[in-house]
Amino acid sequence: MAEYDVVGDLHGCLNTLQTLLDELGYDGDGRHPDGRRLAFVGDLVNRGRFSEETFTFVMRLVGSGRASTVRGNQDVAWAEQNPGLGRWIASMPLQLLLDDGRLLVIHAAVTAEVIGRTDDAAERWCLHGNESEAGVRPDWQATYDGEPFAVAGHSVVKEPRFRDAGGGSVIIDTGASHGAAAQDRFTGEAFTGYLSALRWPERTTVSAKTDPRDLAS
Ligand SMILES: [Mn+2]
Repeated sequence: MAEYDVVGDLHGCLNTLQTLLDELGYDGDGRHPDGRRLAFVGDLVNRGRFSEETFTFVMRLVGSGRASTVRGNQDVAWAEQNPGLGRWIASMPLQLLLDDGRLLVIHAAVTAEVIGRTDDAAERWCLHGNESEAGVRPDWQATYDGEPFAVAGHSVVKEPRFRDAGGGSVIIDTGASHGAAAQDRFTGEAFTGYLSALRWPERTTVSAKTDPRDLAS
């Protein structure tokens, strides 16, 4: 069984990421003494202050083979402003199936039907959570019927939101880039943002308070 730490939406919060990696036991090059590996749910950029630096840092870890990341909608939007990054974004998959198929990483949401697919429907689920034009985002966790345990970001939650449907799932975007102005998408509750990671196979989470230097002024 492989062991992973899956990190939530970074949105340019590089200092916060470094605090979290330290907490998780990684060195500055993404090495862990127990051989654990990093994965990211995407949305590496936008909102926080250090998009470029965060993107470069994660891509360096990916290039070294010590981490992997899926693509988020904000990564795609950012590449449109920075055409030189297109090939990097294209190299980020929509889905990562880890630990012999037991753990599925996506950015926004998933349903069993689109697992392993890269077509438009899969992209709509994985990047945008199948959000309607009116901005309505289904509660995908309630109807998740896939076998792997699924971990996603994209929807800001006050606490990592575990659900049991299907093989189980968790949303781990705890609003790092929103700082004190974070608001839970499901309950509307306001809270102070932080960055979270899922530890796998433990199914526990570790978090770091947002570093104020990461917040856009
Ligand atoms: Mn997103």
